[in-house]
Formats: sequence, C-alpha cells, structure tokens
Amino acid sequence: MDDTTLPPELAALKERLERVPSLGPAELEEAYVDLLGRKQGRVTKYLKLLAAMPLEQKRVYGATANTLRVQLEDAFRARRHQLKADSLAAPGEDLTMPGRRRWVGAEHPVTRVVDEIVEIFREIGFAVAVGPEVETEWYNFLSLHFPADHPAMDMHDTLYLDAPPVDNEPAGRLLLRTHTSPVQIRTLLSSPPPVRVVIPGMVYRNDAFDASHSPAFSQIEGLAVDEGISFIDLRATLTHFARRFFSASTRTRFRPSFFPFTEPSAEMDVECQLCHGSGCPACKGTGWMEILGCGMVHPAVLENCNLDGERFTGWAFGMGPHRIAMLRYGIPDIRLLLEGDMRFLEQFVP
Ligand code: 2NM
Repeated sequence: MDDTTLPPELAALKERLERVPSLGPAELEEAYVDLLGRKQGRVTKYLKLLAAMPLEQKRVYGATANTLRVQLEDAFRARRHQLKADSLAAPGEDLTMPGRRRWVGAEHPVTRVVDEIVEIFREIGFAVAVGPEVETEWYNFLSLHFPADHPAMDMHDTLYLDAPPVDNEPAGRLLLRTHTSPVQIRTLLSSPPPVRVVIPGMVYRNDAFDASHSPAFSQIEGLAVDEGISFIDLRATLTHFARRFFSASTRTRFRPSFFPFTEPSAEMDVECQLCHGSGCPACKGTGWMEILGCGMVHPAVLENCNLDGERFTGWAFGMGPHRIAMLRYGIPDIRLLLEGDMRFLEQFVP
C-alpha cells in the first residue's frame, strides 16, 4: 500500500518511524511511550479503533498497522542499542561495527597428509607407534644392519649430541634419529609378532636447507612381521595405500633398490598426479613419481630383535610426508612447508 492511500493515523505513524534513528536518549523513551505505550500509545489506540471498524477496513488497514508496530519495535530496539554503544565508545570508535573474526588456526598441509596416511593404514589393522627423537647408534644404525663404517653414520650426515651415552642403553653415541626405524626395533623388542605398526615422526639429518632438503623433516614408516608374510603382502598393501591416498585408478610400479635393513628392497612409483603418465616437467618426463622405499625386513634385523629369522618374515616401508605434500599440492620448495609464512599457509585453510 503506498503512502498516499494510507489513512492519516497510519501515515503519521510511518513518519514517526522514520525519525526514530535520529532521536536522542530522552526523546527516544518519550516517543516510545507515546507510540507503543501499552494503554495510551498511538499504535494501541489505533488497533483498538480498528476493532470497531467495518470488516473491509479491518482487513485493509489491520495488516499495515501490525507491520508498522513491528517495525517501530525493531527501530526502537536498534536505536537503544546504538545509543548504548555510543555511550561506551571512545571518540571515533563505532562499537556497532562487526567484530574481527578470531583466528582459530588450521591444520598444516603436512599434518593433514600425515593424518590421512596414518588413517589409511589404521583402516587395515595397523597400530600407531611413536618413540624418542634422541637415539643411540645401536637403535638408529647397528640394530638395523648398517655396517659400522656406513657413510650415513658419519658426522657429515648425522647430527650427534654433545652428551655422554646413557648407561642402561645399548652402547653408542647419542644422536638425533635419521629415520623412524628405531621405533620399529623398539616395537619388535617389546611386543611379539604378529606386529603391524605405522610410525609417524620428525627425523633429522646434517643437511643444509635447499629447495628439496631440510635438516628436519617428517617420515612415516610401516612394519608388518608375522609367520608366512611375503613380498606379495608388501605389494598388495602398498598398492592399496596408493589407490586410497591418490585415486582408485592410480597406477603403481616397483623398481629394485637397496637399503641396509631390507632384502630384497624396492622403490614404489605412482603415476604422475599432474600429467597422469604422459610426461611433464613435474615428473621430468617419466610419467612417474617416486613416493616410498620398501622391502622385506633383513633376517639380521629380526635376529637383532631376538626373533627367529627362519620362522618370521616381514616387510617395511618408509616415506616422507613433506615430500608427498609437495607432490600432491605442487609445492616447489620444501622450505615453504617449514617456515610458517602465513601468506603461503593460508592457501590451505579449508
Ligand atoms: C625405508 C625403506 C625400506 C624400514 C625397515 C625397517 C625395519 F625396522 F623393519 F628394519 N624400518 N623401516 C624401511 C625399509 C624404511 O625407508 C625409505
């Protein structure tokens, strides 16, 4: 209904409504009683008047009058709120401005990758184990069938602690673990097979920062030891993992490799997630991306854990979540994942 057809009482109420936002505190309360007062208010009076009018008029003006009543209530509420805020604000402050949203944080892309990988192995019966980041030479190298003169044990590759060895630990210097494999040794020593574990954690190497290396990075290793476990279990499990983590149609391939603690050893490639096999700069034209190393646990490692290497067999793997996050999200430099620059990290906030 446009204003020209409004009865004078309603037209007047409408005008009063428009003035509410500019009323001062005292005027506001006066106007409230005058307009919306329960007994003598103009709105109340008009509604009473309406009750005595013929049905046709009731129908036409009743709705408008009620709408006006609600609009007036709203306008008074808003103006009271505004005046209250003004009275609390310092000059120039506007307390009715919406607040700044509080930053509650989000998952780091590497954390997300680690959680997803761990969850895929938990689904198929693996438990999660963790262990110390400061280790002895025995747990980190010797128990894992590294020869005592292996170059990885050199100070140029491993970060040793300037501290005396701990008494009741097997002999050797203290160091920052270079992989999470010592936790697998600790698991085999403390719990008899069947063993199925995944071990996420930070590992450390005496490397300088560059685009693809960091002195501290994450690793996830896995281990399955039981009677009758073969390379077929390794291949089936890791292929399943690749299909769950990347996509159901992702192709995989295994290439022979070498690690001191496994024999035979292999590396698993997945089809390049950017070009899906046709070859692109990300996969250097090969169509494949290397994502993990694996192999059958060397019998000497099982013997070091007091297990019969004739009776038990097992397989193990190791992969780097920082590296996998770089492959998955197309991140060109590992430092971006370690420096905590919010301009970079904010891109991953869901
Ligand atoms: C890798 C590759 C292949 C591995 C082996 C073991 C253990 F303890 F069972 F001997 N832990 N982790 C392993 C095997 C790790 O990382 C690239």
